[in-house]
Amino acid sequence: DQRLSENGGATLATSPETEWNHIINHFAKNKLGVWCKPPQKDLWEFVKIEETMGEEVSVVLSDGSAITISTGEILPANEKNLDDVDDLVELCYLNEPSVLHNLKYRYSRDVIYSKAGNVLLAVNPFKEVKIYGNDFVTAYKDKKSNKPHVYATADAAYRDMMKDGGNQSIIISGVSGSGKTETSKFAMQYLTSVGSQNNNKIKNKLIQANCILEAFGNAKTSKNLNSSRFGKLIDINYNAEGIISGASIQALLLEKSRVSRLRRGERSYHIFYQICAGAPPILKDMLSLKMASEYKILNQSGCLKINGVDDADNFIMLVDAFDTFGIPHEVQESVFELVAAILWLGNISFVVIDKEEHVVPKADEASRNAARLMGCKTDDLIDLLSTNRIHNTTTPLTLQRATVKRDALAKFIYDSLFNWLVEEINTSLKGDEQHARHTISIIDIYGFESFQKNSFPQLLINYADERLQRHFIHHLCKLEQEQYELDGIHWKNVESEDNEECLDLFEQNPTGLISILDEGSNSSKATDETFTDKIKKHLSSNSRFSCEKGTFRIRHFAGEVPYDASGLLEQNSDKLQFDIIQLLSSCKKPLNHLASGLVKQDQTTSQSAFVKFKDHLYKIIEQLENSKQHFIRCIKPNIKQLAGNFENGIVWEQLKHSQVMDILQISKSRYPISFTHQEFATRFGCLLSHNLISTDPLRTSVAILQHYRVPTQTYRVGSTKLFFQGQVDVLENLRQEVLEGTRVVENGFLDSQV
Ligand code: AOV
Ligand code: MG
Repeated sequence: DQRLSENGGATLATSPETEWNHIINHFAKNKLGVWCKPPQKDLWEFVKIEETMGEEVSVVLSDGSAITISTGEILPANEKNLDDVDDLVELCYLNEPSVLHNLKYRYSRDVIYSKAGNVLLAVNPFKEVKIYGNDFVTAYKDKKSNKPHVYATADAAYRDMMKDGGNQSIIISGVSGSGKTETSKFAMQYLTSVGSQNNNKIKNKLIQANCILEAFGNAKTSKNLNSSRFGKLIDINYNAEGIISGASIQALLLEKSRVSRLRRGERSYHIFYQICAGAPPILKDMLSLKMASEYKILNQSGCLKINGVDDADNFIMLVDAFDTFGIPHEVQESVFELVAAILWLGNISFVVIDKEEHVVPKADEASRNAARLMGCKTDDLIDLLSTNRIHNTTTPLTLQRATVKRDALAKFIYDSLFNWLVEEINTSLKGDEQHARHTISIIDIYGFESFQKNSFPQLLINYADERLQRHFIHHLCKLEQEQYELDGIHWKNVESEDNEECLDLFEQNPTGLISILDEGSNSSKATDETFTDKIKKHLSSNSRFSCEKGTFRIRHFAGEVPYDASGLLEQNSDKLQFDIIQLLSSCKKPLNHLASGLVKQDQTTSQSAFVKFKDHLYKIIEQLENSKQHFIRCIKPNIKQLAGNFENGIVWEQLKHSQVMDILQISKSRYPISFTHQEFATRFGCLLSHNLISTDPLRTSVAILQHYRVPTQTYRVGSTKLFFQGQVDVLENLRQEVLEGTRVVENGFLDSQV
């Protein structure tokens, strides 16, 4: 029963219906508040029951009107003193309006963090809140504050690492624009502060690395003014003393198409606008740079500026960041040359030369500047964009094919440049590898997104989101419950929805979406039509999939998304034509260097983009699985990205998708701390004298628990493990005293005044 399963897990002696009526009567008699959703309204209202009439009750709404409503449509509200709890688990009644009310109440007071059991919820404030910086870091470091905060989560990871010596990870998820990247930066700020002592070098570098990566890898979308268009895993390495010894960053596939094609109102990567606005005159001259509005790549979307963002200032900060990394000025210049080359490539236009509509690029300022900045001859570039050359045969190009080729060149250069920057950053962050003992990883990838038209990037992003979601649910809902059951602990299972079927849709072999795309991208015969036919044939039996004409829909855990099937094969094929590689190899540094890797690769059978992406994602998830995981769920309170605007419907959608209610129910009755019998007996055996220690660790453990009067309701004895609802503080303190020699074991036990 919905209402009762939501009422905080009350145990029922009678039938659900009588119990419910009983509760209603109790609420009515004591004039306690309940939640109701008046007809035709989408907002929960806090009301008091005036009168009960069998299956109905009458209530007075906030506008003074009285209505009669079925008892099935009201939910119990919590007492006023539970208006503001740090952990939603503390709510007596766990239901939609109560959870929303608590988060909203806190949000209105700029308390953006709350816990849902083990998960930290972070509601995006869309404004500066004064809860960060050195004073706050110190407060959490010194345990002066225990309020939920990203610093507290980072602190827990650091402490766990120091205590148990294992690797840790902080996994940040949430829809696009919910605040993952900002949260990851605050986590990093904390983790570098606690672990740096006098070594601020790596700390500064990590902050500057973010500045570089965001300039080249973030862009304005309609969901987020600073949307990450690549996934990011930061590893911070510590030595045995907990001091940072180095760091590294992995970047997951960058959205390449943004270099040549934009949706209306969106922008390409920040760097393009920054360089146009902020390059000093000498650099501008060198790159023959014009204003952003002069470049087709940038002016196609009708959006050149972002409110409140100063691109010129940000360019100065970027150069600062390059300097921090010790990237020499001539190398910085080469980077800027390539950025400008891409802008000029986009301006290359074509003229028709024959009746078959074949084209050649104009030999104008665009092609001349592009060639000069790439370091090749203008004629060679014009040649490349006029014909396809395979072995010794050349075929002329139509406008459409010439444009595709030009864009492929621009995208390749940009993507290689991005990856090269990541490598440079990593070389500089390496530090003292010999003394690295443990790692804390922070993962921040792109969040679920759905536009009117969706293509390859959304397919990848939403797949990654789906994968991470499975990981989240598996870890927080499934694994823990399985563990109790396996150990024979009585446990009321909470059934959470999983997303296996959607993942199957992608991953099934050989008839899943990824395989079909891969096969199509590697076949010269496949077309958008054959691809659509094939997915229809193989995937229609999957309930998450539907297809009509050139559009297919996938019901993701976070919502249904329509994808445009055309162009997917081409975008998935990660092959670069051989004549492009040849031209790049003839260019000056660093382009020839970037292309040299490709010459060695067999471009005909290379894996497609999606397969590579999936492999990389799996490696990252495997790394997370081998660490102790800390979860943060970011929540976007409104679509307009406004401060002070908490929309119940939008927040509830996200809470539902993160299965927060399931997590809360599990947390309410969980036993988060566990020891094997042997571990427990070994750890606390010092509280017994030798003659009482049995060869059976279970007997030893039970003797300890009973003698020291650990309340029985706080633990469960399983067949292989002991489970506890919280830390066994009493025993830990006694153990400490024994180890320090301030207490001794006599007559079998410590004196038992505990
Ligand atoms: P995302 O990483 O989750 O989206 P961001 O971290 O870029 O989202 O956050 C979006 C915007 O929200 C930021 O640019 C800030 O303006 C604001 N914001 C988020 N968190 C905070 C905070 N703690 N304090 C103040 N402002 C904040 V995407 O990368 O699109 O999935 O692919
Ligand atoms: Mg982001």
